Amino acid sequence: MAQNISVPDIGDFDSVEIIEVLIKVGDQINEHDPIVTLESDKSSVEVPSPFSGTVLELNVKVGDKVAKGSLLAKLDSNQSDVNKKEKKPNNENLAEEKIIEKKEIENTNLNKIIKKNITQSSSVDDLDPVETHEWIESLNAVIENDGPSRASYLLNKVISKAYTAGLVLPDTRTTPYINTIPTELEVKSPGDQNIEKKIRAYIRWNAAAMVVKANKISSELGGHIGTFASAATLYDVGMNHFWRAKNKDFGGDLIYFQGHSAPGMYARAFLEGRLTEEQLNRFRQEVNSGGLSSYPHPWLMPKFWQFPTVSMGLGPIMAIYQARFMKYLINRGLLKDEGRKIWVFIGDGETDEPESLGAISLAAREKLDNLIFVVNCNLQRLDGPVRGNGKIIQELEGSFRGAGWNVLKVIWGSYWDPLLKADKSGMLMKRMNECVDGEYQAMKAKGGAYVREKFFGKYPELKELVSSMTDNDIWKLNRGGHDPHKVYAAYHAAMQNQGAPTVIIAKTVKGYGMGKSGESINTTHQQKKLDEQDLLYYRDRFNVPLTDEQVKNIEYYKPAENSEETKYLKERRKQLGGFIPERSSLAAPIKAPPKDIFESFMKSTGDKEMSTTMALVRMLTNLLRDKNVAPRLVPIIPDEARTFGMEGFFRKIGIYAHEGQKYEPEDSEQLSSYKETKSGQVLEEGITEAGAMSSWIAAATAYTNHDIEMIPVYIFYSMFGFQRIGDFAWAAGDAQARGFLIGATAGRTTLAGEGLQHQDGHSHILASMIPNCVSYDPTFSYEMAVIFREGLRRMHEKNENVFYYITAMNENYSHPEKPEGADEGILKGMYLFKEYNNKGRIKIQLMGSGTILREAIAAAKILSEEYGVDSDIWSVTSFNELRKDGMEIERKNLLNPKNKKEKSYIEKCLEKRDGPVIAVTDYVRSFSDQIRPYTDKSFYSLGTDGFGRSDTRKNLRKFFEVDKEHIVAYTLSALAKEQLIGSDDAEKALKKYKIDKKKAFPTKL
Ligand SMILES: Cc1ncc(C[n+]2csc(CCOP(=O)(O)OP(=O)(O)O)c2C)c(N)n1
Ligand SMILES: [Mg+2]
Repeated sequence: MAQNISVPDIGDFDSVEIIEVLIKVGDQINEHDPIVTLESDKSSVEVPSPFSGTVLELNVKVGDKVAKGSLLAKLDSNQSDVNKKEKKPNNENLAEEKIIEKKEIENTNLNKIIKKNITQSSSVDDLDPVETHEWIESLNAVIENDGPSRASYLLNKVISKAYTAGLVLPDTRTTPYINTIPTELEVKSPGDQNIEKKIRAYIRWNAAAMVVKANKISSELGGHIGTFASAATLYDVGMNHFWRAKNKDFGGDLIYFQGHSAPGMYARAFLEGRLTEEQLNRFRQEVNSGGLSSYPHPWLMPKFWQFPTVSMGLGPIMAIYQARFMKYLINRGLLKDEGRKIWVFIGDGETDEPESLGAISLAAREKLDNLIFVVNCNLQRLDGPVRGNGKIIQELEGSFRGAGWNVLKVIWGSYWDPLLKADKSGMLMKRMNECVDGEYQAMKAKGGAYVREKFFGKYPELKELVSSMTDNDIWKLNRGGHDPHKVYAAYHAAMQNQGAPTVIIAKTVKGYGMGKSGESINTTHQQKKLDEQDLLYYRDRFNVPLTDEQVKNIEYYKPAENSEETKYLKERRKQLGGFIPERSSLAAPIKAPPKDIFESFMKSTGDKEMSTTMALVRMLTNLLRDKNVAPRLVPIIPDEARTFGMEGFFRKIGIYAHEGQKYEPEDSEQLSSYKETKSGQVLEEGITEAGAMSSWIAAATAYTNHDIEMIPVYIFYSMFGFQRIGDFAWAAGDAQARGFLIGATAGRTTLAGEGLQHQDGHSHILASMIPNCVSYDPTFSYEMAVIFREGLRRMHEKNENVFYYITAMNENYSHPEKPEGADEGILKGMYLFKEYNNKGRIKIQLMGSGTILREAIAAAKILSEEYGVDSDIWSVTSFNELRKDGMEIERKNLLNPKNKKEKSYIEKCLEKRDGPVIAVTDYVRSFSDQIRPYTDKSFYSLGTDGFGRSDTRKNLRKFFEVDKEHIVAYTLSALAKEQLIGSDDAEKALKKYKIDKKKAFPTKL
């Protein structure tokens, strides 16, 4: 049966052009196959076929203008009621959703584990303690007889009733200051505690020794002892029992180690036989190979570290998006769901960073039950207490619970259990609740007698409670984060949790075991030198089997290969699949697409105008037709798809949404309707550049973390790029990310009408600071195409560890054909675009990039036709790449004074050409100035130094003096200065173009 295919609703446009026809008569096509590509002045979008069939008739050709309802083609098809099918709301996920919700409630109940012995605390606020007791007894009875689920249900009912009765309910963000998991519900560790204790002691010792040794070599070397000392148990329990390594059968858990706890990881790797004593001796001495990097830096230890975490705050947010990206890969069918987990270690002080907590609501919204945070609450940062006047654990509990996380507090160690059990009056819990962190810290610095007096001494009941304990017994009352049993129970519960991320908030002591030299004192963080007495104390405290002499020599301790400790340690890791951390990649390269995918961009667009952003989006659309590249593309957009003309992607490849789409979108009738789907490809991040960049990093390192090469393309306002997320970009370089960053709406004068905080005139300078970032500022669509294809080839086919930053603009203009043989120059950074040789009298070398190259081209014409000044016009696609080449060649020449001077690429381009260089860009002058040292020609740069402001492009270019008129006038002036022409022409031009000599320099305006 013949069916018509017409243009669907295309939104705001009356008439759009057909730029591609993708079918021909006789073709057999499938539902959703693209029929034609339409292009408005802002974006291009494919029209998919609403059904399958054979093409009977084609009713349009390239260049036709069409509108909603225009007939495109006729198909011989069996399907009839197409629209009905298209419009059907996507309710497939609703049922699944209900099941998940139900499960979640059950899990929450399990994990919150309602206390069996809810004790009644006597309080002055309690008007009727007997009544209170009755209520609590009733609750206990329900828990015992009907289970926690029923008790939760009743409580929720009572609370709802209270709300409707207008009661002001107490703040329930936090729970009492005790462990979340009651002692009787703790799952016991199967490990041999005696051996684990010994292993932990050796690791502690070696970690501290490594830092002390390095500082004996030079106090410049730095390092930290106190942090790992506080976290050793938290790491050890994970290493011995939970963290599964990557191997041929399993993808591996991903662990984000707290940056400055690195010595602890090295110390363990030493016991495991992965690092040698020689390497430990070279901690923080990295210049000559064989040293160990100060912190987790994959760039410096590419087979060991996976995640750069020492710039605080980046680790937590990157890990959240890593967990989300893992689910994305699973939901898109690219990765097996093996129940892998992502563990993130962060300091309590680190939670001050907005990045640390900034994305926790996303983690809960996305139900990231593959994510486990461990916050090491040693109550101290660098200078002093994290929350001296409050309680960081309670504050964090409130934040994470409020965001929807499963919160497990590990506050008190097992020695407290009998005391808490004996606390019938509830006074101990009351004291625990009221005591602030400043006091808790002081107690661990000052010893058992102090704790007796200050903590227990406040209430007679508590004094009595500990009356039979010695000061030493009191001192031994341990914190949860140092108790392997409590930590094991929490990790075990975290592994079981479903439907939400888990945070384990563990209380520890900073500098644990360091005694007077650093335990719980404000200067602990900086402590990297221990004297002999300190070292002997540390050895005794943990029973490390070293003689005094060995301690004085700061020897490491490594048990024999056949010792029970070494055998145990290795056996544990064997059971867990191998060693951690370890970085590797088994990802297969992606074959770069054939050249013809880019062919259309090499031709002139004739009169047709478009922006480089449009060209790029069209390129991506084409790439989605390449079977190798298409599934691996990850378009990442921070709520700006419409700004960049990318809304066509919504329907075409879908927006990733783990719950699918539970609503019929308002624009469901339209071609570019908002389509969320579980297998969606676009990451629509919302307004979070930090989040979007974290997603990009996750995708850009999937080749190592998931053994699958992905091609992330993150497109953003260039002004909200490097200067906003610069630290992430630096970390991306460290992590050896591969992918594209697209700085759109780029150029200080090209993004008109937005103003000072939007207009980017320096992102390329920032990009140039990252050694493995390759950056370009192309003008024409063929340049964009050549660069993009080479990026695909270098990064994803050849697996070079670089990433690309390309600026794209929103100015529409026509694009010429690619000049013969320009490819090499485009990639190296400059090529000859055009020559004016009309009169041959005087010549200049005119350089430009981005949209401003077009001003230079226009100026060249005026100079030649009106002033007899000819030019060679260079399109400089990358001043940054030219500078890299220039620096390297210059260094080579300096190192080889006897050899013939080698020429930089710039010199080779310019050696046979006359006249001074005039370079002009839409960026600050220092952008083009970068190449000044690498040519002996006079060099004049024009640029957009200063704050931007909103106006028309024309006015802005005049203001920043980068329009064709200024280029002409300044060129003539430069030539006069060089005594190549008289000064009259220059003066006349300045007058002619009404250039105000009194106007202040733009940086002062
Ligand atoms: C972004 C950033 N700012 C500052 C630092 C310097 N710094 C390193 S550790 C530290 C204190 C860390 O305190 P906390 O997070 O509580 O960790 P702890 O050592 O107590 O476990 C600071 C300020 C850094 N590494 N990164
Ligand atoms: Mg801390």
